[in-house]
Amino acid sequence: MPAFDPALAESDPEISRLVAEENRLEHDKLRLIASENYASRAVMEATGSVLTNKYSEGYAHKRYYEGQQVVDQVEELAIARLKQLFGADHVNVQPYSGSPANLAVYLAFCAPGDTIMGLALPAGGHLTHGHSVSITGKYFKSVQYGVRKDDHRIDLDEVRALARQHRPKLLWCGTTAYPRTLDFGAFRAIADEVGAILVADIAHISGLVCGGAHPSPVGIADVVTSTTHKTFRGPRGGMIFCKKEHAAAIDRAVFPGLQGGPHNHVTAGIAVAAREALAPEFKTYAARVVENARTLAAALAERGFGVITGGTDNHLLLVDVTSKGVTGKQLAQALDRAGIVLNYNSVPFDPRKPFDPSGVRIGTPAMTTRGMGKDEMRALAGWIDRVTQAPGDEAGLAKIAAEVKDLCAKFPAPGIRV
Ligand code: DSN
Repeated sequence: MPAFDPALAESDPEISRLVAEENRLEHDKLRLIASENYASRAVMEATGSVLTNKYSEGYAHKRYYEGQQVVDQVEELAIARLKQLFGADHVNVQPYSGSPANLAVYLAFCAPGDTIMGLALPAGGHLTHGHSVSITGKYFKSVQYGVRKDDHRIDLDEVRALARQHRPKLLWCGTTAYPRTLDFGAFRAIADEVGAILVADIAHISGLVCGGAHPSPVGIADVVTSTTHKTFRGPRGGMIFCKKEHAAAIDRAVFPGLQGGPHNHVTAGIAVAAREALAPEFKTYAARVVENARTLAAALAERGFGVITGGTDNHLLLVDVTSKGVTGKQLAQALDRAGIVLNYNSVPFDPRKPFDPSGVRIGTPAMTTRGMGKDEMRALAGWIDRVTQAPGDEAGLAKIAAEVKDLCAKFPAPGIRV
């Protein structure tokens, strides 16, 4: 007799209903969280496959468990495609996400108490680049660099001066809320001067990098880490690229240093996403993400919004809304009620607290995946302006939400069923 194996709707109506609700939200709203995207149906099928059932500690052909006939091929395919896409010597696809990928780098090169350097979180850096509340700020001596006061761009003179003074073991370059191109060559020169390992965290921009819309750090940095679900459009996961000489240290740090069995269903999803990113259309996508962000930045600046650095080179913009008489949180919450989803965000040198800061962060990867372009960015700027002028006008917000829904209906989202 076959095992009782009901579908989700039958087995768990509550979760089934919530999944359907999320599906509806992701269809009807404009999703502008810079780190989010739509994974394709193919990516989700692979990620929701039977590969979730399999344990496979180790690496292809060197596993601790038997029955790896399929898993080895899946992992090797993912690695081969990513090598082709990014031109890397070595790739590890096992990190569970971006933070574990970064922790593996610490484990590979540092001992507790060593000095490390990264961009401060309030200036657009990531928690795991040495922020005080993160394990990376607690277990290591963290030196944080920032952006310049006048133009809010990374201050390479400060990076160099701090690096000379503190001689860090690791130098991070990577951002989560920074709208400008990173000069990986300049970071390389600083790392060489002080004998640091240079690590580029391209979690936000890996899709732009492999799509040719942002310079690549591969071959410049010693190690490159990334998530797989942002501009790269894969499942939620992590990956590490490195030079040949660091391959063994990185692999040992991921397993057995930090993790047990890899999430093989996610590895399969990453392989599918890499195949999608190898298609010529992905280059067009990456270019349009940036073009859309630039159009949106210009449209908001025309309407008097404080666009940090005056524009963007990548997939996101950071906007100071103080001059509009709202806080970032008030605006983000009102926008959500108007069908426009983004996150409130500190701006550089923000006088307000992170839980109710002066700005919002806006990203174009998901809207661009739906095929939206310049006209939709201008419409979006108009909606953001209307919400900013009357964040408490619930009838006005509901009217905008209906207009947003009409627009979304014209741009089907990959992976979403309606
Ligand atoms: N949570 C991600 C972001 O939104 O940028 C970074 O980890």
